[in-house]
Amino acid sequence: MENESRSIETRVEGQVGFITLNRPKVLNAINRQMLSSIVREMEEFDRDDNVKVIVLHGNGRAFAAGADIDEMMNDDSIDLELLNQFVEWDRLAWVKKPIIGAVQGFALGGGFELALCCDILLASEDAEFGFPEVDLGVMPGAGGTVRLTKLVGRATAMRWLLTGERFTAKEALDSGVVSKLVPSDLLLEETEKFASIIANKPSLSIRFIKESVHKAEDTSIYEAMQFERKNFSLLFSSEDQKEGMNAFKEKRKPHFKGQ
Ligand code: CO8
Repeated sequence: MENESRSIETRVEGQVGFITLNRPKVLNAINRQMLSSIVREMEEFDRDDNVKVIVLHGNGRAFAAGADIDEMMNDDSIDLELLNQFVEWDRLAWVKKPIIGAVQGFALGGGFELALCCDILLASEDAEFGFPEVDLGVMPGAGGTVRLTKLVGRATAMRWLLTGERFTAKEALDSGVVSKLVPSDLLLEETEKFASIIANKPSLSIRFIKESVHKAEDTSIYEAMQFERKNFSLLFSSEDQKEGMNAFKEKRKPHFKGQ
């Protein structure tokens, strides 16, 4: 299935839904129509029983080099306030299936913020990250200061945000921004393998683990523990819990149904 605008493309392989950012001539700069398409397709995949995991990646030499500067450069504050565009970004947080970001080349500004909306990031060894907004006289607006600080702590976040300097894939790995580095020519292949491993796990466990990790990031230890326990108990109403534990006792491979 190809998105009508072609600023993104989508496809399903096995149980993995791929969303490809597709404005390579402008390094996948994210305009508003593109963001709407991304959100719409994420939600579509979230509803699709055949899709278990979503992969987001870019076509060409960037994941995305930021929000589209051409589109926003003449905006004024009131335009932006009335546009209320960040409501769409917020909807990404409601996607229940795991989202894997596969980052090659540049992930800058709004492109980096989009990557940080993913649950887990794999990156090619040549990936470069950064928040260059400060050099444009602005700052991140789609969660960059918040998510980066939560991930890497104040010292590193301040350095990268205040200087606007780009940092390498290795630094992103070392600081906990990305989970795994992959040689550039293998990024999609390795991401697909990684996604398939998760896609074959019991989907309810995956869903509740994702929810619980996000809860843990966003609330007190006490509340997050209560939430985790409820989710743990809930899984004992699933067929996959019976299947998983019976299969262990019977020394066979489990056949999970996602129920
Ligand atoms: N917006 C629009 N066009 C872009 C963008 C962008 N963010 N990034 C690159 N392009 C275009 C270039 O203008 C160029 O177009 P043309 O060929 O017509 O001149 C083309 O892509 C290729 O880029 P370069 O020739 O510059 O390629 P280089 O390899 O020389 O440089 C860089 C690559 C370093 C990535 C460079 O393109 C660059 O610095 N880009 C801008 C990076 C940036 O500042 N990003 C932050 C943007 S602001 C932002 O993201 C705010 C987010 C707020 C929240 C989201 C709200 C929606």
